Amino acid sequence: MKALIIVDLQKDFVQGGSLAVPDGVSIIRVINQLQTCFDIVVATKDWHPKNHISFASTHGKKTGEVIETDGIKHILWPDHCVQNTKGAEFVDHLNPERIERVFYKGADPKIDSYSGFFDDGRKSATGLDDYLKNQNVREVYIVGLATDYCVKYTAIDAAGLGYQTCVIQDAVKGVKLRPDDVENAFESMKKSGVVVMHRSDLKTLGKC
Ligand code: VGL
Ligand code: ZN
Repeated sequence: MKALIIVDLQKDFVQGGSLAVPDGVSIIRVINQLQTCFDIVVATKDWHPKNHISFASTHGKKTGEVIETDGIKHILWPDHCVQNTKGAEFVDHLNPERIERVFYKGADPKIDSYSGFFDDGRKSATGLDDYLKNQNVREVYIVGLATDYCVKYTAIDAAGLGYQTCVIQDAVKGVKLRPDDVENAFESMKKSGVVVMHRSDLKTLGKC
């Protein structure tokens, strides 16, 4: 079985949102088209409480600063994806019909969670791995936002958990705090065994 994992395709991460990824909206249409190619479609949502540890405002600091608590570094972001707010909703025009389950992450006030599988301290799991294993999923294809954070860590964890893992390059976009962040993210994913492919490769490989 092969699954599509749609990472954090939420209003705050696209144009008009508090942590907008440049050109984030451009992948929505592609992702809607891709959904038909998979046995199972799931999604993750960044789901922070107010005063989350990753919010600069929580610490009276500036966004982009880094804090370290209990040996874990946190990059500080603008407030985003606060539970049950508009910004945490899926982006407009994402077709939700085939999304079988949503896995929530970053809900613990004290720790961030870039990966859709575990928090950054690897203390708690979101349930995504159990769900996929129960459905006999062996191959996962990862799309969404953002290439240099949640897509990257979700893909690396998926490969580490034994899934054949692909990231579809034309269905992801990066925050790009630094200009080479996206390139570096693809490099570290590849080093961890993730295959980076284009949407057209799915057809060539007979996967869609
Ligand atoms: C993300 C920064 C903070 C992401 C989430 O979804 O990539 N990035 N929270
Ligand atoms: Zn977040």
